[in-house]
Amino acid sequence: MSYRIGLVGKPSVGKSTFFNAATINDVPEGAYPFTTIDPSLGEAYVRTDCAAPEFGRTCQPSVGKCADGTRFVPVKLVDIAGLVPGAHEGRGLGNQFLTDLNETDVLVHVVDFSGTTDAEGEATEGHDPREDIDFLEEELDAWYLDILRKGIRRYEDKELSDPDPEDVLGEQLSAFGISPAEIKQVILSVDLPVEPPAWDEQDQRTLAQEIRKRTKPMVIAANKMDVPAAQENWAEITDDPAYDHLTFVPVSAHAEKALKNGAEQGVLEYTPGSDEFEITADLPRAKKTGLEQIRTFVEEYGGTGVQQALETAVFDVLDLKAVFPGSASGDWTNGPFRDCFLLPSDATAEDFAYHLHSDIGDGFLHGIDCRNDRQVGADTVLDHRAVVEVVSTTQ
Ligand SMILES: Nc1nc2c(ncn2[C@@H]2O[C@H](COP(=O)(O)OP(=O)(O)OP(=O)(O)O)[C@@H](O)[C@H]2O)c(=O)[nH]1
Ligand SMILES: [Mg+2]
Repeated sequence: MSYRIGLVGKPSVGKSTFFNAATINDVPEGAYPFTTIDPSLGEAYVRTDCAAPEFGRTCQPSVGKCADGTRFVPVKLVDIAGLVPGAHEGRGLGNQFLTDLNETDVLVHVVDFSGTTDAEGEATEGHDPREDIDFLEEELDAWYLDILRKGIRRYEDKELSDPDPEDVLGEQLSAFGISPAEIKQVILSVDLPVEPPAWDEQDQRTLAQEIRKRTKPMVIAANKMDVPAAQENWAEITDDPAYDHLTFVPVSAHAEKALKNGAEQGVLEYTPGSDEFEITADLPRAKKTGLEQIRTFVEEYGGTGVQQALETAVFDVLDLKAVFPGSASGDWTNGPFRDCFLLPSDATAEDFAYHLHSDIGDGFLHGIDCRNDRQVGADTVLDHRAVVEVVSTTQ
């Protein structure tokens, strides 16, 4: 299973530009709203230091790639159609959009920090990006609230047969990827009784919002940061305490796209995510000037922000870690360091075994930490970039 990152936001913020820069796909981009109608699914990567060099090996990735000791681990990226206010009531591309959202594990909310597009994605000036940040959260919350209320009504209809509230709500909310046990946890975490008829309007809102935050964690990609007005908005918004609950990454999807194109055309050398690149061909003056502006940008911001946004989503917001299946004896029949898996940060050695295969999990005896040859027990929580051999009765 591969994690799915959804690119969301109002029209014309640069979702498709970001998508094309981060994946090998090519979907239309344009300065008019709803350029994208069908969500496009592509493969992107998150970087982690490869473990192979520490073992004096050259890795042979079965998926993704490795460049100069940096492993690029695949994740799925979905370019979702632009969202306009009222989508939960079917406005714009409405409900289809919300269905596509459901299949994602984490969101990158692409926001036009330059303020040059209005709420509907039409050209303007001086638009406050905070409005877009608020509207997306409100729109998602309104949608969650609708479904939660359906669940509450359903519970009230069945109340005589005394069902467990979390089971009835769980059935209604299952599309959000939340289990009845997790729903109960969320209810208790906001200090509500596990009694749906006792919840007033505000309780319902609080609960819907809490479930949304839990099931759709997000990072804000502050896009178009190559425009000076965006840099001013960045300074103001990241300083605004009302937005402390969000994680922001400065991005220029344009810059990433230009560097990717240049690398494909063989006129420059660039590794995605890097804060430097080398021009290797004689270019016309205008092109060279454009690239020098990008150089100033990546030096100042530590990259174009596209890779950084994906990695913040995966490693910080979704809180995953990378784990390499290892060989304590150094015997690699299928090639060294073929795999690198993404697992929740609390995953144990036994969870890792189950991730490899249910039979390996069922027969789990112990793990071996290949860095120091020590045994690790079933309940040991693995470190980020752990290299572990699983010893199982079924291997
Ligand atoms: N200056 C600047 N412009 C950008 C950047 N990223 C995208 N744009 C421009 O913004 C416009 C919209 O880009 P798209 O990628 O089509 O936007 P979208 O969010 O996919 O739009 P819809 O599909 O209509 O929802 C295009 O003219 C892009 O060239 C950026 O980093 N900087
Ligand atoms: Mg688009």
